[in-house]
Amino acid sequence: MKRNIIHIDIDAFYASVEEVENENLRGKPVAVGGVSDRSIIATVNYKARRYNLHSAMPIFMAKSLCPDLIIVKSDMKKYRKKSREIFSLIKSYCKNIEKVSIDECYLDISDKKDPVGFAYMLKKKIHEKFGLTVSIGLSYNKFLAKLASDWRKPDGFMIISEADMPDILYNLDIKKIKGIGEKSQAKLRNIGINKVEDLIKLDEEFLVDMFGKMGSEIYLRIRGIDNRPVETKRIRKSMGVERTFLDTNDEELLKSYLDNYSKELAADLEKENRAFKTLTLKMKDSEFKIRTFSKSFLNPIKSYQDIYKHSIEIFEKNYNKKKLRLMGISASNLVDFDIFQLSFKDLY
Ligand code: TTP
Repeated sequence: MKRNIIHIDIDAFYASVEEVENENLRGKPVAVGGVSDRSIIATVNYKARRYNLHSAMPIFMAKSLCPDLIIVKSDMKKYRKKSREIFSLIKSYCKNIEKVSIDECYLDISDKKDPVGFAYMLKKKIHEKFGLTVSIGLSYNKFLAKLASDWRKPDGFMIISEADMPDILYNLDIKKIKGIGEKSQAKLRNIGINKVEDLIKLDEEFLVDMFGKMGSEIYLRIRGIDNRPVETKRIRKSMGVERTFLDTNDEELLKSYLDNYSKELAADLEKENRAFKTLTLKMKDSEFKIRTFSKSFLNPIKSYQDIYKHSIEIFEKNYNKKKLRLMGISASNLVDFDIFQLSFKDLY
C-alpha cells in the first residue's frame, strides 16, 4: 500500500526561538552560538544567511562578513524544552511520530484522508502556538519526504509524488545524497558523475565496492525506493553529540568542546533516564580522516563529571596533534538507569 509520510523541520531552530522571545532581534541578522570570537555558530536566522553565514562558522569570520550580526549565547536547556513542547503538540494530532533530532521528525499519516490539509493544519498550529515556522515535505517514503522538506525552506511545503520523483531526483547533485561524503564526491566527479542521473548508471556492485553496506542503500534511494518504516518506538542503541568546527589543533579549545559535549550528553541521558558502559571519541582531521577510540566500563556511568573525565582521558591518550575539523562523543551499551539501580540495590 502506498504510504503518506511527512518530514517536519523547524526553520533556523535556535535562532527562531530567540527571535520569538526577543522582539528586538526580529528583522535583524542573528546568530546563536558561543559569544567569544574563538567559538563557532550553532545556527543563523535566514536574514544572516544572506551574508553567507552558516552553522559551524567561527564567530570572528561571521562578524567580518556581517558587521551588524547580533550574537546570542546558546541556551540548550531552553531549546530542549521548546522541542519537547512542539513534539507534544504534533503528537496530539498524530501518534505515528519518529523524532530524529531536536527539531526534526517524521510522521506516518497514511491514515489521514487529506494529507495536504493535515500538513497545512500542523504548520498553522505550530505557528499559532509557538510563533515558529516549519518546513514540511510530503511523499511516499522517508527519504523523499526529507528531501521535500529541505526544498523550499523556510516556511516551505513541498510534495513529491511518484510521478514527480524522476524529474526531481535525477537532476539532483550527488552531494545531496546522504552517505556520499566529500571524498567520494571528488572521486565520482573525477569520473564524470555529478548528478543522480549519472550515478544511476552505476550498478549496485560498484556502489557497494565504493561505499560498503551504504552502497546498497544509495542504490535504492536514488531510484526513489526507501521501505524504512516510521519508527514510533525506536530503541536507541547509542546517544551522542558531535560538531564540525574551524580546523584547529589548539588542545585547550578541543578540550573545551569536550566539556560542552559532556554536559549535553549528560543532559540527554538524564532526560531518557539512561546510563551507559561504552564511551567513544570520534576525531575527524582536516584531511577528513576519521579515527575513533572507545573505553568500556564495568559499571555504567551517566554524570557530566564522569563523561568529561573519561573523554579527556581518551583524548589525551590518542590525540595525534593533527588539526581537527570535527569531534564527537557517543555513549553506547546503554542501560536503563532505573533497572541498573534496582539490580545494584538487589546485590547489596
Ligand atoms: P538544522 O535543522 O540543521 O538547522 P536549522 O534548524 O538551524 O536551520 P534550517 O532552517 O536550515 O533547518 O539544525 C537544528 C539546530 O541544531 C540548529 O538550530 C542549531 C543546531 N546545530 C548546531 O548546534 N550545530 C550545527 O552544526 C548544526 C548544523 C545545527
